[in-house]
Amino acid sequence: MKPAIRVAVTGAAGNIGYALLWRLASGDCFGADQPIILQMLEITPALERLNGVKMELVDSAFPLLHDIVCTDDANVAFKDCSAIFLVGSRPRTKDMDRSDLVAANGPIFTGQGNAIEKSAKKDVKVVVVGNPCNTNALIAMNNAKGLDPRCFSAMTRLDQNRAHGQISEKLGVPVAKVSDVVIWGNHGDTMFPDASWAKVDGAAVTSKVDADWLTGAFEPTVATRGKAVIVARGASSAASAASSAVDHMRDWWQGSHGRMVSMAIPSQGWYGVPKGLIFSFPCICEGGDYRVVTDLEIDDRTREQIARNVAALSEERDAVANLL
Ligand code: NAX
Repeated sequence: MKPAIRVAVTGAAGNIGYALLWRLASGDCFGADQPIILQMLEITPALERLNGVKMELVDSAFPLLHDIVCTDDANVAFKDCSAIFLVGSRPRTKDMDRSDLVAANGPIFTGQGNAIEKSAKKDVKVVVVGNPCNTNALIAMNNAKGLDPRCFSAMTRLDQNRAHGQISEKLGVPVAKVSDVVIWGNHGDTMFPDASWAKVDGAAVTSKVDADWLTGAFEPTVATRGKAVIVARGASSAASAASSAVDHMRDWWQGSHGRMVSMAIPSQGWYGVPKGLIFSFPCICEGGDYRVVTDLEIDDRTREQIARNVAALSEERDAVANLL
Protein backbone atom coordinates (compact mmCIF):
# COMPACT_ATOMS: atom_id res chain seq x y z
CA MET A 1 0.00 0.00 0.00
CA LYS A 2 1.27 3.48 -0.90
CA PRO A 3 1.70 6.11 1.83
CA ALA A 4 -1.44 8.22 2.34
CA ILE A 5 -1.71 11.57 0.55
CA ARG A 6 -3.47 14.59 2.02
CA VAL A 7 -6.48 15.90 0.11
CA ALA A 8 -8.33 19.09 1.07
CA VAL A 9 -11.95 19.94 0.31
CA THR A 10 -13.33 23.39 1.13
CA GLY A 11 -17.05 23.96 1.62
CA ALA A 12 -17.05 20.32 2.71
CA ALA A 13 -20.38 20.57 4.56
CA GLY A 14 -22.14 21.85 1.43
CA ASN A 15 -24.09 20.02 -1.23
CA ILE A 16 -21.23 19.27 -3.60
CA GLY A 17 -19.03 18.29 -0.66
CA TYR A 18 -21.58 15.71 0.43
CA ALA A 19 -21.31 13.95 -2.93
CA LEU A 20 -17.61 14.56 -3.49
CA LEU A 21 -16.16 13.26 -0.22
CA TRP A 22 -17.59 9.77 -0.66
CA ARG A 23 -16.14 9.44 -4.16
CA LEU A 24 -12.72 10.56 -2.93
CA ALA A 25 -12.80 8.20 0.03
CA SER A 26 -13.85 5.22 -2.10
CA GLY A 27 -10.78 5.48 -4.34
CA ASP A 28 -12.54 6.78 -7.47
CA CYS A 29 -10.16 9.70 -7.87
CA PHE A 30 -6.65 8.73 -6.78
CA GLY A 31 -6.84 4.99 -7.35
CA ALA A 32 -7.81 1.86 -5.48
CA ASP A 33 -4.30 1.53 -3.99
CA GLN A 34 -3.94 5.14 -2.82
CA PRO A 35 -4.98 5.88 0.78
CA ILE A 36 -5.96 9.46 1.59
CA ILE A 37 -6.29 11.76 4.56
CA LEU A 38 -9.24 14.12 4.06
CA GLN A 39 -8.73 17.66 5.35
CA MET A 40 -12.06 19.47 5.31
CA LEU A 41 -12.44 23.25 5.58
CA GLU A 42 -15.59 25.12 6.50
CA ILE A 43 -16.56 28.51 7.87
CA THR A 44 -16.87 28.53 11.67
CA PRO A 45 -20.72 28.48 11.81
CA ALA A 46 -20.74 25.32 9.67
CA LEU A 47 -18.30 23.32 11.83
CA GLU A 48 -21.06 21.42 13.62
CA ARG A 49 -22.55 20.39 10.28
CA LEU A 50 -19.05 19.42 9.15
CA ASN A 51 -18.69 17.22 12.21
CA GLY A 52 -21.87 15.43 11.15
CA VAL A 53 -20.32 14.82 7.73
CA LYS A 54 -17.20 13.43 9.43
CA MET A 55 -19.37 11.10 11.54
CA GLU A 56 -20.95 9.70 8.38
CA LEU A 57 -17.57 9.26 6.73
CA VAL A 58 -16.37 7.32 9.78
CA ASP A 59 -19.58 5.26 9.63
CA SER A 60 -18.86 4.43 5.98
CA ALA A 61 -15.68 2.58 7.04
CA PHE A 62 -13.70 3.26 3.87
CA PRO A 63 -10.51 1.17 3.86
CA LEU A 64 -8.63 3.91 1.94
CA LEU A 65 -9.60 6.73 4.31
CA HIS A 66 -6.79 6.90 6.85
CA ASP A 67 -7.74 10.05 8.73
CA ILE A 68 -10.15 13.00 8.67
CA VAL A 69 -9.42 16.57 9.72
CA CYS A 70 -12.20 19.16 10.27
CA THR A 71 -11.15 22.79 10.56
CA ASP A 72 -12.03 26.44 9.94
CA ASP A 73 -8.34 27.33 9.46
CA ALA A 74 -7.15 27.23 5.84
CA ASN A 75 -3.53 26.63 6.87
CA VAL A 76 -4.55 23.51 8.78
CA ALA A 77 -6.75 22.33 5.90
CA PHE A 78 -4.05 22.75 3.24
CA LYS A 79 -1.11 21.49 5.33
CA ASP A 80 1.04 19.17 3.17
CA CYS A 81 -1.79 18.64 0.67
CA SER A 82 -1.14 17.02 -2.70
CA ALA A 83 -4.60 17.83 -4.07
CA ILE A 84 -7.11 20.53 -3.17
CA PHE A 85 -10.74 20.99 -4.22
CA LEU A 86 -11.82 24.62 -3.66
CA VAL A 87 -15.58 24.16 -3.56
CA GLY A 88 -16.64 26.53 -0.78
CA SER A 89 -17.86 29.94 -1.82
CA ARG A 90 -20.89 32.12 -1.42
CA PRO A 91 -23.69 30.95 -3.66
CA ARG A 92 -25.31 33.44 -6.03
CA THR A 93 -28.64 34.69 -4.72
CA LYS A 94 -31.49 36.17 -6.78
CA ASP A 95 -30.45 39.77 -6.10
CA MET A 96 -26.84 39.20 -7.23
CA ASP A 97 -25.43 39.61 -10.72
CA ARG A 98 -22.14 38.07 -11.77
CA SER A 99 -20.09 41.10 -10.70
CA ASP A 100 -21.66 40.95 -7.19
CA LEU A 101 -20.69 37.28 -7.05
CA VAL A 102 -17.14 38.07 -8.11
CA ALA A 103 -16.92 40.78 -5.44
CA ALA A 104 -18.40 38.55 -2.70
CA ASN A 105 -16.15 35.58 -3.39
CA GLY A 106 -12.89 37.25 -4.39
CA PRO A 107 -11.60 37.82 -0.85
CA ILE A 108 -12.10 34.13 0.05
CA PHE A 109 -9.65 33.14 -2.66
CA THR A 110 -6.92 35.65 -1.74
CA GLY A 111 -6.71 34.10 1.75
CA GLN A 112 -6.91 30.56 0.42
CA GLY A 113 -4.24 31.28 -2.23
CA ASN A 114 -1.90 32.57 0.51
CA ALA A 115 -2.60 29.52 2.66
CA ILE A 116 -2.00 27.11 -0.23
CA GLU A 117 1.36 28.74 -0.94
CA LYS A 118 2.34 28.59 2.71
CA SER A 119 1.04 25.17 3.68
CA ALA A 120 0.47 22.83 0.72
CA LYS A 121 3.06 20.74 -1.15
CA LYS A 122 4.91 22.65 -3.85
CA ASP A 123 3.49 20.43 -6.59
CA VAL A 124 -0.09 20.55 -5.30
CA LYS A 125 -2.91 20.19 -7.81
CA VAL A 126 -5.74 22.66 -7.17
CA VAL A 127 -9.13 22.61 -8.86
CA VAL A 128 -11.55 25.46 -8.21
CA VAL A 129 -15.23 24.51 -8.38
CA GLY A 130 -16.75 27.44 -6.46
CA ASN A 131 -18.11 30.09 -8.82
CA PRO A 132 -17.08 32.19 -10.63
CA CYS A 133 -14.52 29.40 -10.81
CA ASN A 134 -12.19 30.76 -13.54
CA THR A 135 -11.75 34.08 -11.77
CA ASN A 136 -11.57 32.52 -8.31
CA ALA A 137 -8.73 30.33 -9.61
CA LEU A 138 -7.05 33.43 -11.07
CA ILE A 139 -7.21 35.11 -7.65
CA ALA A 140 -5.90 32.06 -5.79
CA MET A 141 -3.06 31.60 -8.30
CA ASN A 142 -2.05 35.25 -8.06
CA ASN A 143 -1.98 35.03 -4.28
CA ALA A 144 0.35 32.03 -4.38
CA LYS A 145 3.11 33.47 -6.53
CA GLY A 146 5.72 31.17 -5.00
CA LEU A 147 4.01 28.20 -6.66
CA ASP A 148 4.03 27.19 -10.32
CA PRO A 149 0.86 28.66 -11.90
CA ARG A 150 0.26 25.21 -13.39
CA CYS A 151 -0.75 24.07 -9.89
CA PHE A 152 -4.05 25.95 -10.41
CA SER A 153 -7.06 25.04 -12.51
CA ALA A 154 -10.82 25.59 -12.63
CA MET A 155 -13.51 23.10 -13.52
CA THR A 156 -15.23 23.05 -16.91
CA ARG A 157 -15.44 19.26 -16.88
CA LEU A 158 -19.10 19.37 -15.88
CA ASP A 159 -19.79 21.30 -19.09
CA GLN A 160 -17.87 18.71 -21.08
CA ASN A 161 -19.71 15.85 -19.38
CA ARG A 162 -23.04 17.59 -20.05
CA ALA A 163 -22.04 17.91 -23.73
CA HIS A 164 -21.13 14.22 -23.95
CA GLY A 165 -24.43 13.36 -22.27
CA GLN A 166 -26.40 15.35 -24.86
CA ILE A 167 -24.66 13.63 -27.78
CA SER A 168 -25.13 10.22 -26.17
CA GLU A 169 -28.89 10.84 -25.77
CA LYS A 170 -29.24 12.25 -29.29
CA LEU A 171 -27.50 9.30 -30.95
CA GLY A 172 -28.76 6.65 -28.55
CA VAL A 173 -25.27 5.39 -27.71
CA PRO A 174 -23.65 4.83 -24.31
CA VAL A 175 -21.82 7.95 -23.19
CA ALA A 176 -18.56 5.98 -22.92
CA LYS A 177 -18.48 5.92 -26.73
CA VAL A 178 -18.50 9.74 -26.93
CA SER A 179 -15.30 11.74 -26.56
CA ASP A 180 -13.45 14.93 -27.36
CA VAL A 181 -16.03 17.72 -27.12
CA VAL A 182 -13.98 20.81 -26.28
CA ILE A 183 -15.17 23.45 -23.83
CA TRP A 184 -13.58 26.80 -24.57
CA GLY A 185 -13.32 29.64 -22.10
CA ASN A 186 -15.34 30.47 -19.05
CA HIS A 187 -17.58 28.28 -16.91
CA GLY A 188 -20.27 30.91 -17.39
CA ASP A 189 -22.78 32.20 -19.89
CA THR A 190 -20.25 32.65 -22.72
CA MET A 191 -18.75 29.14 -22.48
CA PHE A 192 -18.53 27.45 -25.90
CA PRO A 193 -19.11 23.69 -26.21
CA ASP A 194 -17.40 22.77 -29.49
CA ALA A 195 -18.23 19.43 -31.09
CA SER A 196 -15.94 19.96 -34.11
CA TRP A 197 -13.53 17.21 -32.99
CA ALA A 198 -15.99 15.12 -31.01
CA LYS A 199 -16.10 11.43 -31.79
CA VAL A 200 -18.65 8.71 -31.31
CA ASP A 201 -17.20 5.23 -31.53
CA GLY A 202 -14.28 6.66 -33.51
CA ALA A 203 -16.45 8.53 -36.11
CA ALA A 204 -16.88 12.31 -36.25
CA VAL A 205 -19.99 13.48 -34.39
CA THR A 206 -20.41 16.15 -37.09
CA SER A 207 -21.01 13.36 -39.62
CA LYS A 208 -23.85 11.92 -37.50
CA VAL A 209 -25.89 15.00 -36.54
CA ASP A 210 -27.17 18.07 -38.40
CA ALA A 211 -25.19 21.27 -38.07
CA ASP A 212 -28.50 22.92 -37.10
CA TRP A 213 -28.89 20.58 -34.14
CA LEU A 214 -25.41 21.49 -32.93
CA THR A 215 -25.99 25.25 -33.03
CA GLY A 216 -29.74 25.31 -32.29
CA ALA A 217 -30.11 22.64 -29.60
CA PHE A 218 -26.81 21.18 -28.39
CA GLU A 219 -24.92 24.40 -27.70
CA PRO A 220 -27.73 26.26 -25.88
CA THR A 221 -28.74 23.14 -23.93
CA VAL A 222 -25.21 22.63 -22.64
CA ALA A 223 -24.76 26.33 -21.89
CA THR A 224 -28.02 26.58 -19.89
CA ARG A 225 -28.04 23.12 -18.32
CA GLY A 226 -27.19 24.42 -14.85
CA LYS A 227 -30.27 26.65 -14.84
CA ALA A 228 -32.46 23.82 -16.19
CA VAL A 229 -31.34 21.56 -13.33
CA ILE A 230 -32.19 24.28 -10.80
CA VAL A 231 -35.68 24.67 -12.30
CA ALA A 232 -36.33 20.92 -12.38
CA ARG A 233 -34.75 19.94 -9.06
CA GLY A 234 -35.20 23.11 -7.08
CA ALA A 235 -31.49 22.99 -6.26
CA SER A 236 -28.28 23.46 -8.17
CA SER A 237 -26.24 20.63 -9.69
CA ALA A 238 -24.41 18.86 -6.91
CA ALA A 239 -23.79 15.16 -7.60
CA SER A 240 -22.91 15.83 -11.25
CA ALA A 241 -20.58 18.66 -10.21
CA ALA A 242 -18.88 16.41 -7.65
CA SER A 243 -18.55 13.61 -10.19
CA SER A 244 -17.02 16.00 -12.72
CA ALA A 245 -14.57 17.31 -10.12
CA VAL A 246 -13.50 13.69 -9.54
CA ASP A 247 -13.07 13.22 -13.31
CA HIS A 248 -11.01 16.42 -13.59
CA MET A 249 -8.64 15.52 -10.77
CA ARG A 250 -8.50 11.78 -11.63
CA ASP A 251 -7.39 12.47 -15.20
CA TRP A 252 -4.85 15.08 -14.04
CA TRP A 253 -3.53 12.62 -11.43
CA GLN A 254 -3.74 9.35 -13.37
CA GLY A 255 -3.83 10.45 -17.05
CA SER A 256 -6.59 10.85 -19.64
CA HIS A 257 -5.36 7.97 -21.85
CA GLY A 258 -5.17 10.11 -24.98
CA ARG A 259 -8.68 11.58 -24.62
CA MET A 260 -9.02 15.37 -24.82
CA VAL A 261 -10.37 16.72 -21.56
CA SER A 262 -11.37 20.31 -20.91
CA MET A 263 -9.59 22.09 -18.09
CA ALA A 264 -9.53 25.80 -17.30
CA ILE A 265 -5.85 26.57 -16.79
CA PRO A 266 -3.54 29.59 -16.97
CA SER A 267 -3.11 30.48 -20.64
CA GLN A 268 0.34 30.66 -22.13
CA GLY A 269 -1.09 32.52 -25.15
CA TRP A 270 -2.58 29.44 -26.85
CA TYR A 271 -5.23 30.19 -29.50
CA GLY A 272 -4.68 33.93 -28.97
CA VAL A 273 -5.87 33.85 -25.34
CA PRO A 274 -3.90 36.41 -23.28
CA LYS A 275 -1.24 34.93 -21.04
CA GLY A 276 -2.33 34.31 -17.46
CA LEU A 277 -6.13 34.19 -17.99
CA ILE A 278 -7.68 31.03 -16.56
CA PHE A 279 -9.30 29.69 -19.72
CA SER A 280 -10.72 26.31 -20.64
CA PHE A 281 -8.69 24.50 -23.32
CA PRO A 282 -8.53 20.96 -24.69
CA CYS A 283 -5.87 19.11 -22.69
CA ILE A 284 -4.31 15.67 -22.62
CA CYS A 285 -3.16 14.48 -19.21
CA GLU A 286 -0.15 12.22 -18.78
CA GLY A 287 2.35 11.46 -16.02
CA GLY A 288 0.61 13.68 -13.45
CA ASP A 289 0.68 16.69 -15.76
CA TYR A 290 -1.38 18.20 -18.58
CA ARG A 291 -0.51 19.56 -21.99
CA VAL A 292 -2.76 21.72 -24.11
CA VAL A 293 -3.64 20.41 -27.55
CA THR A 294 -2.37 23.41 -29.48
CA ASP A 295 -2.75 22.34 -33.09
CA LEU A 296 -6.53 22.22 -33.65
CA GLU A 297 -7.44 24.15 -36.78
CA ILE A 298 -10.22 26.37 -35.56
CA ASP A 299 -12.67 28.19 -37.83
CA ASP A 300 -13.87 31.80 -37.72
CA ARG A 301 -16.89 30.97 -35.59
CA THR A 302 -14.77 29.28 -32.93
CA ARG A 303 -12.32 32.19 -33.07
CA GLU A 304 -15.23 34.56 -32.39
CA GLN A 305 -16.46 32.40 -29.51
CA ILE A 306 -12.97 32.34 -28.00
CA ALA A 307 -12.81 36.14 -28.31
CA ARG A 308 -16.18 36.46 -26.51
CA ASN A 309 -14.82 34.40 -23.65
CA VAL A 310 -11.59 36.37 -23.53
CA ALA A 311 -13.67 39.56 -23.27
CA ALA A 312 -15.85 38.16 -20.45
CA LEU A 313 -12.90 36.83 -18.47
CA SER A 314 -10.87 40.01 -18.98
CA GLU A 315 -13.80 41.99 -17.60
CA GLU A 316 -13.97 39.71 -14.53
CA ARG A 317 -10.19 40.00 -14.10
CA ASP A 318 -10.40 43.81 -14.22
CA ALA A 319 -13.17 43.74 -11.60
CA VAL A 320 -10.82 41.97 -9.15
CA ALA A 321 -7.61 43.77 -10.15
CA ASN A 322 -7.10 44.88 -6.53
CA LEU A 323 -6.99 41.23 -5.41
CA LEU A 324 -4.35 40.04 -7.88
P1 NAX B 1 -23.44 25.00 -0.86
O1 NAX B 1 -23.93 26.37 -0.52
O2 NAX B 1 -24.29 23.82 -0.59
O3 NAX B 1 -22.05 24.75 -0.09
C1 NAX B 1 -21.04 25.69 -0.05
C2 NAX B 1 -20.32 25.48 1.26
O4 NAX B 1 -19.20 26.36 1.25
C3 NAX B 1 -21.17 25.85 2.48
O5 NAX B 1 -21.18 24.75 3.39
C4 NAX B 1 -20.44 27.05 3.07
O6 NAX B 1 -20.51 27.08 4.50
C5 NAX B 1 -19.02 26.83 2.56
N1 NAX B 1 -18.19 28.02 2.52
C6 NAX B 1 -18.55 29.30 2.23
N2 NAX B 1 -17.49 30.12 2.35
C7 NAX B 1 -16.44 29.35 2.68
C8 NAX B 1 -15.08 29.61 2.95
N3 NAX B 1 -14.59 30.84 2.91
N4 NAX B 1 -14.27 28.56 3.27
C9 NAX B 1 -14.76 27.32 3.35
N5 NAX B 1 -16.05 27.01 3.13
C10 NAX B 1 -16.88 28.00 2.79
O7 NAX B 1 -22.99 25.08 -2.39
P2 NAX B 1 -22.68 23.86 -3.39
O8 NAX B 1 -23.93 23.46 -4.06
O9 NAX B 1 -21.87 22.85 -2.68
O10 NAX B 1 -21.80 24.66 -4.49
C11 NAX B 1 -20.51 25.13 -4.19
C12 NAX B 1 -19.99 26.02 -5.29
O11 NAX B 1 -19.88 25.29 -6.52
C13 NAX B 1 -20.88 27.23 -5.62
O12 NAX B 1 -20.06 28.37 -5.79
C14 NAX B 1 -21.50 26.84 -6.95
O13 NAX B 1 -21.86 27.98 -7.70
C15 NAX B 1 -20.36 26.09 -7.59
N6 NAX B 1 -20.68 25.23 -8.73
C16 NAX B 1 -19.75 25.11 -9.71
C17 NAX B 1 -19.94 24.32 -10.82
C18 NAX B 1 -18.90 24.19 -11.88
O14 NAX B 1 -19.16 23.52 -12.87
N7 NAX B 1 -17.72 24.80 -11.77
C19 NAX B 1 -21.23 23.59 -11.00
C20 NAX B 1 -21.97 23.38 -9.73
C21 NAX B 1 -21.97 24.56 -8.79
O15 NAX B 1 -22.91 25.49 -9.26
